Amino acid sequence: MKNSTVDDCKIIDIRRYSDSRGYLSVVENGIDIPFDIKRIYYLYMVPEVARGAHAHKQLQQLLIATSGSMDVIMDDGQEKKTFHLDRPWKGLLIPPGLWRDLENFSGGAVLMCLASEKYDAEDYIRDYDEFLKYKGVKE
Ligand code: T46
Repeated sequence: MKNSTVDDCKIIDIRRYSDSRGYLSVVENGIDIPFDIKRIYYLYMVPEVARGAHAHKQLQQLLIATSGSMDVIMDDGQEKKTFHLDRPWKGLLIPPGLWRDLENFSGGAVLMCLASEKYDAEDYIRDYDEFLKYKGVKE
């Protein structure tokens, strides 16, 4: 989606059930998320470095800080928006066509990604100039 903007990113509430034993959260295809989940991966034991620095052409994602916190900086080539993830019952829905940087992981943080597609290295744009051209912001 070449014309997606940072305003198309959304924080959603993830269904949760609580009782005296604690909390359970659930994400189910067709109910809680606007795409079918084909892959799950998670980032953990992240030192004080930045990750990300790429865009996806087709991939839709739901990012959840299942533990700890981090910043996800979304960028559409014209505007940037920072999302601070720090609750396991909040998720950041990301449409295709946006650059993201991942920063400020707290100690013990785990960032889980529910993804709409299987892994495809060709789906990544890892060069920022190329991304700006893809978005039509730069010739
Ligand atoms: C994203 C952020 C949040 C695989 O072989 N299969 C996979 O499914 C994934 C996701 C990665 N890899 C390999 C490719 C690289 O050799 O794992 C290595 C690290 O991946 P990458 O440098 O892309 O990691 P991040 O943290 O920059 O980005 C990842 C995801 O790739 C990306 O989709 O949105 O997490």
